[in-house]
Amino acid sequence: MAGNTPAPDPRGVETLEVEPPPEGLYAYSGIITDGIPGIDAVTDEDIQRFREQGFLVIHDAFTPAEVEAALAGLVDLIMGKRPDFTGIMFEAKARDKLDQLTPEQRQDYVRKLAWFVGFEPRLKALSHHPKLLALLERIIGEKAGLFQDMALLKPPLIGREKPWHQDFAYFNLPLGTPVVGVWVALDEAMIENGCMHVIPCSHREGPVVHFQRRDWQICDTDVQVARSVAIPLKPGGILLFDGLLHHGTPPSQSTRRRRAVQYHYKPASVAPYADSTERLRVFGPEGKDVYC
Ligand SMILES: O=C(O)CCC(=O)C(=O)O
Repeated sequence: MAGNTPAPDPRGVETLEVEPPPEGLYAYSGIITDGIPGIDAVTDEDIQRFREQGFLVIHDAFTPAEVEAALAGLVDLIMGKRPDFTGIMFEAKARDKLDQLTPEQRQDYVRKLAWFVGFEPRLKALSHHPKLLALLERIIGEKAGLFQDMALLKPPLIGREKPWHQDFAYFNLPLGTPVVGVWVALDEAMIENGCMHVIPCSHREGPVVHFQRRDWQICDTDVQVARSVAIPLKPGGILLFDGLLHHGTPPSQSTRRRRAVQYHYKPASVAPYADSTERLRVFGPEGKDVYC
């Protein structure tokens, strides 16, 4: 099959249009609206709940000014204000029009940005926020080290699915390493524009084999949809989740943007493996060269 794979687009446009998810894959049994009112309010019982359920919702983790600054940083990167930043991936739907779009219009064709923290201090400010790092240290049990940063955007109406997966399946880290994902809503994330969906407690069931289908993902028929919950968030709200928690986001059906950034942390002392041999052994051999 490798011979049929299209060559990468040098402008960072996804080469293949991806089919939509099967009907019902993002049905949910509940909507989580409760959350902790700010990072300062997280108690030891909340951390215990994180360990049991695999996620924690914190409202107003970042101030409106911090969110506005982060959004301005993200938009500046998209607009090309850092020409040396090349970590932008556009939706396949941009393929025939990207060169005619104004910088402003380009915003609504961006699928993903990655590895931006070193280019944009306003996005680094969120990832290195002292309150967040102190909380992560409480959860992880030692100093937390940021090891991955990315943003999946859902442009109005064309924002597509991120299929169900475990983030650990993308990381060359020893199994058992405490990995925490921090997903930060910069716009309001709603059911309609593709908020997070998670399966509570699924992190305690261990690694699941992933397949290269619409993405590097859990097989649709293995997803325990009946247990899933949706987690809408206001701007500045965050979702902390365990690296083994099953999660995904549906396509956008809304005219409202859904921009969010995501950071991953591990114990600072844990070094990644030099290659993906162990990861592919655990999560399945189709996951070569993937990144979350
Ligand atoms: O932001 C999204 O839509 C999903 C992000 C996500 O689950 C991931 O990249 O691991």
